[in-house]
Parts: sequence; C-alpha cells; structure tokens
Amino acid sequence: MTPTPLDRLIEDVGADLTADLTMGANGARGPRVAELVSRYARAHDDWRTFALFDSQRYARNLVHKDELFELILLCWDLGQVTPIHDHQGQRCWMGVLDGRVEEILYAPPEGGTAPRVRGSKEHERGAVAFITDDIALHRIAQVGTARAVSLHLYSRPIPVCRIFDPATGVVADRTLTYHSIRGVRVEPDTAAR
Ligand code: 2CO
Ligand code: FE2
Repeated sequence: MTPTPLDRLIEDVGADLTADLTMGANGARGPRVAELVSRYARAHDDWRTFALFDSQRYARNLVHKDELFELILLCWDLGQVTPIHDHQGQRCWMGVLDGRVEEILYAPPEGGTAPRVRGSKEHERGAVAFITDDIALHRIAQVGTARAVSLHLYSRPIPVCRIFDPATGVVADRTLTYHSIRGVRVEPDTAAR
C-alpha cells in the first residue's frame, strides 16, 4: 500500500528523533520535528480520517505510538479547553491543522500559589508550538468561530500529566485517555498504555 502523507510524517519524525537520540546533546543538529510537522500541516489533509470530535470535551485521537513518541490528533469543538498542565518532562510539539487555538503559558506555581500567566499566543494552520516543563506550563483553548484540529507530538509518550488549579495552584494527576485509536472510536475513552 502506498504510504499516506501522515505515514510518511510518522516515518520521518521517527528517523529524526532516533538520530537525535544517538547524537545526544552534542549532536550536529536538533530535531527537525517542528519543520516536518509544519510542512505536513500546510500541505495535507489526510488526517481527516482520524478527526473525531466529542461534544463533552476536547477529543484525543491516537494516530501513532511507539517507545519514542506518540502522535495525537486533538479535535476542539467551540469553547473546549484543557486545564493548566505539564508534560511530564517530555517534549511537546503542537501543529495546527485547522481553525485556531490559543496557548496560554504559565510559570510553574511556587509553594501553593496560583500559576502566574506568562503570556499567550494564537496559533493558526501551519504554526507549530513547542513546549517543555522547563519552558512553561500551558493551557490550550479553541478560539474563533470554527472548530479546530491540532496535531500533538510527545517524545516520549505521556500517559499521565499534572494539572493545576488556576486559583490555588493545587496539583492533581490526570490520566490521559484516547477518544479513538487509528480512527476507531474506543468507548469509554481509553487510558494510554
Ligand atoms: N497536553 C494536552 C493533551 O495531550 C494537550 S495541550 O498540548 O500539549 O491532552
Ligand atoms: Fe499540552
């Protein structure tokens, strides 16, 4: 079967992250993931096969997962948002495929205080944001009049994250679940394995 553009993206990202691993911190170049995701986001729409929405909350649709990374299509209905959260020490790239999302960045709370807003950005189709816990915590929200779809790449996969109460900074663990796996709805939403 001919590989789809999304299959090729998975292959290219896998090769890039593997090369990055073997080169270590002194590698000749950093990962090209942002560039690969941005190029894909601008040119292709075969991701639509995996774009399932949920009226209750943003839907996490698993496209690919291996030891090194997971690729998840997030579908945002109008007004849907994440809590303020971390990424468990992993790298997170977010590329917008459709619509618009707002990313609000927060400084990690110190000693039980409310997380402090550090800034916000809006991202449109083709934009790729990158975050780690060293950079900030964040919260994503759909904005505008159209539903949004974004592609999230975590290296390594994140089965659980920490969420922060916006008023008190109180922290809780959240198990991250999938709404679908490779285009097939899993009911109820299934925990990452
Ligand atoms: N990290 C959130 C999640 O995987 C989405 S916000 O972008 O990283 O549900
Ligand atoms: Fe996130």
